[in-house]
Amino acid sequence: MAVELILQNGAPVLPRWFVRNGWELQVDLEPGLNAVALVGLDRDGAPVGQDSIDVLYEPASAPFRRGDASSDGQVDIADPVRLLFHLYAGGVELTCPRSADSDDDGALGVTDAIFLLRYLFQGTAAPAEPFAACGSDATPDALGCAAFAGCGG
Ligand SMILES: [Ca+2]
Ligand SMILES: [Ca+2]
Repeated sequence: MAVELILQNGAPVLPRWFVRNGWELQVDLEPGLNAVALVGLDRDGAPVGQDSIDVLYEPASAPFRRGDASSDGQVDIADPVRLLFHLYAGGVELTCPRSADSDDDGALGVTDAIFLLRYLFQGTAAPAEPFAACGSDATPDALGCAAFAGCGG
């Protein structure tokens, strides 16, 4: 099997052979699920086989508390407000986007602010753990958490 030029975002990725019919590639993954497709070619460049794998890259995460978008150690009205400013006003960065994912669906949106407002003012279900105390995310996703001051990090 010949190894043709492999591109990632337009730049060539060179394979490193480690046995006669095996090689490895080192590529930069984006946070979240990455689909990696392999196409085997014969010496004439005709496809002779293909396969694909999914690689989940979870950025390293500091301990955090879900719902505390402001990372101040408290879950209150300031948290959905901060998230909404982050999403719609611009200029407000979150040091721990994962903490703002109140509904734990792996993405940030207005639904997270609504989820937290309903919890705070209507007594609906609390955010998923880690919520009662600082901890890590039991449901992997692509949201990062570089630092979270509310948990000492
Ligand atoms: Ca807070
Ligand atoms: Ca969410």
